Amino acid sequence: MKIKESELILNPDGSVYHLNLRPEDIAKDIIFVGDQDRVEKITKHFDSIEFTKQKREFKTQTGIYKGRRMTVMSTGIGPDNIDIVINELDALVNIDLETRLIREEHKSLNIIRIGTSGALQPDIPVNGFVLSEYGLGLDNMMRSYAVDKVSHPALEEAFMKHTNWDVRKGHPYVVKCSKKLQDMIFSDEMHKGITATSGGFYGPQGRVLRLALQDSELNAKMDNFSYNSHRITNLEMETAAIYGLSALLGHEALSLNAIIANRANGTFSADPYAAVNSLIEYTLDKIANS
Ligand code: R1P
Repeated sequence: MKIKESELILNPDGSVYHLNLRPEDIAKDIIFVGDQDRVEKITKHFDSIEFTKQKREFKTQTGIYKGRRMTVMSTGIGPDNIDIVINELDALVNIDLETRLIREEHKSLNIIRIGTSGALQPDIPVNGFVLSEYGLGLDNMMRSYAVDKVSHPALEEAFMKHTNWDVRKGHPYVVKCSKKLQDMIFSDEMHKGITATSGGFYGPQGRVLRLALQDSELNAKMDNFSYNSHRITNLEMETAAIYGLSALLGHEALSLNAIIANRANGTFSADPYAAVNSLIEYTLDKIANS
């Protein structure tokens, strides 16, 4: 069935509404970053750049790294932006933008996030890398979709029970990373675990400035949560949403984070840019050599 103009909005040049991209502008391998200024910190390593576009916080560059075509794009902050970015990327490959019909042949993208994050566990030091085996969504964005098709209800229930979760905040969801990308990227240099994704930076991540929290013990309860020896390693704002939408739409997704703060012992990286850069170099080589 033809998708209406009000549902899939296109710009006059035929590009998708927010990303401002056309199908030929993107590669199969796509690296997500939050910060638009991080895009060039990645593409400065490229042999060549064929395409650059920016609209709002969504900056995209496509080019070649060691012979492999890759796209790097900034998503901005939060799960609400991930809803826009992944739906529009999927439309570029799986919907014919001229006929507005879903393509018969499904195309799968490889989506890898290179982010920054705060560790919850004292033994995961600042400047370390975390690979998110699971995304634990505390943000509810994915609850607008049938996320139960791809989620892990037993883990969700165990988390809700352990934290005495207040259901007025919604129902957490848990989605696993792509096994294919995990096998491609993981090495002993990295930590792995469950990454909790919040819909905000301050109260939703347990930070107190002038407002008291609904549950001031939540971070402490997350620290000591364990499910089949999986523990919550870190807290950020995109991973679970990336995993949820990618799984539902048939894309491979993996989230990597440079740890720039340790919330358990209150430390912050002396050089967060160096930490992010070493994760960038590590990841680019893993992708190029796969
Ligand atoms: C908050 O400062 C932002 O930083 C983290 C969070 O997930 C959130 O997007 O990631 P990025 O550095 O990739 O944006």
